[in-house]
Amino acid sequence: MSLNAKDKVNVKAIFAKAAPKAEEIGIEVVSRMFTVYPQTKTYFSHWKDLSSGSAELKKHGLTVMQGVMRAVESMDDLQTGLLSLSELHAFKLRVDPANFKIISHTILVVLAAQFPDDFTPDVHVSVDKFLAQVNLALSEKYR
Ligand code: HNI
Repeated sequence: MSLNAKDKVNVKAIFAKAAPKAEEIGIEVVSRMFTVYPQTKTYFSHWKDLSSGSAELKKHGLTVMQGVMRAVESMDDLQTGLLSLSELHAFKLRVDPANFKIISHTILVVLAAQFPDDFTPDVHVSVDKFLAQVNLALSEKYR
């Protein structure tokens, strides 16, 4: 389902609020993903330390959030905006796209926990729609 004008406003607003806390949010996203969906850890077996305090997890959390924030900037053409990330995940990292749903859900939970007052049902649906579009764009190169 494509994003309407209200969705775009909602998504930009909550990620603008998240931007200054991107590192903290990223750590929370990746460490919750590893805890709640331990099968996701298989992609990171080359790391020295997968615990929530590790330097690798901290760096990766920020990297993923920066990727999502870039997606916010290119929300009108995600297919183009996320093309190289899709190629990377499909051909080099070989991440099963089922995991995109998992991380999207985790991002939603973390945003809700970090910004309870902003995370109205209206914002919830907009962010959910946006992340579904991100997943679709990231999955583009798999087929
Ligand atoms: Ni993902 C690397 C963005 C979901 C596994 N990932 C990246 C990089 C970005 C990124 C940016 C760094 C690219 C580079 O080096 O040029 N990843 C995103 C985004 C999402 C996502 C925006 C979804 C919202 N990645 C996932 C998921 C998994 C995943 C769901 C697996 C469970 N990503 C990886 C792995 C790497 C990676 C593995 C390499 C990390 C490393 O440290 O080697």
